[in-house]
Amino acid sequence: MKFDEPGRKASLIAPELDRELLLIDARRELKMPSRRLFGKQLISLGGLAMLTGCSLSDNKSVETFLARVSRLNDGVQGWLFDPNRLAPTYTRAEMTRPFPFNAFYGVDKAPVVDGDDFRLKVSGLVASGRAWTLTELYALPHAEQITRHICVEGWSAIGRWGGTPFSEFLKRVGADTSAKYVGFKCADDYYESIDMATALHPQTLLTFTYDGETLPVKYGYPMKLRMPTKLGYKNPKHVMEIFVTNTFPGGYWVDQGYNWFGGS
Ligand SMILES: Nc1nc2c(c(=O)[nH]1)N[C@H]1C(S)=C(S)[C@@H](COP(=O)(O)O)O[C@H]1N2
Ligand SMILES: [Mo]
Repeated sequence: MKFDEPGRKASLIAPELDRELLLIDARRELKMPSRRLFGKQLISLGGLAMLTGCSLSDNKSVETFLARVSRLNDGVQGWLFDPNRLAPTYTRAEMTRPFPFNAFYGVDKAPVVDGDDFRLKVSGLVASGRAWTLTELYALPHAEQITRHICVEGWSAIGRWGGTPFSEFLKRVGADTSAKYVGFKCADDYYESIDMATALHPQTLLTFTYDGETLPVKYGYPMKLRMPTKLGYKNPKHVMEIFVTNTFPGGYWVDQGYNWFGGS
């Protein structure tokens, strides 16, 4: 189905809609981390509309359509996600220096958390919802990784993070690993959530250090969840609370239209 077939266009898109904008949006949606979804053959917009059961007749329905495409991508990406496939790792010589800072605000606004008073809250579908001090967290098994962080804003950088495999932490809190989501609340207004398969992936680390030093404020002190299998925005910094749930928690950018699965 093509939009430039004269008879069809009118019935698919109301004239007041900016057709070019819609196409840009849809192309971005198809191109983003989710391109794998449809493999080499990009499915047509019409075909997608049929798959998602949307009629593209006004602004509202186009929004619903794009949201459904994104959620459809989540499902397929989740299904394609191979829990045993590892993201590439790098050498120390390949690290990007300085490693970039990014947040929805400038670096001077990064939240300063007092480590002495800090308690990591744990809630939801866990056997033990007790809070953790940093000393207790630092005593967990340690792992290091040098991986590439990819930001959808168009940059990527190789960094070195140290911390504990997130699966170890989930085991210790007695998380219900058959639950669908792990959610994160941050010291700024950021929040995120991930699928359980990624939470248990061997390269998913709850990190407390950057390049061998205590994680600096700009990179997310006191901790950042680091997942080389996911795009930058999925990696929450300044984590204050972790919860396990079957209720879709969304995320800061996801709730503004970014794809939730966010695979890299
Ligand atoms: N709490 C919090 N976490 C966040 C963000 C944020 O604004 N607040 N931005 C995300 C985005 S878009 C990116 S690219 C990375 C940037 O991490 P960095 O500053 O260590 O490079 O953090 C992610 N995690
Ligand atoms: Mo990002």
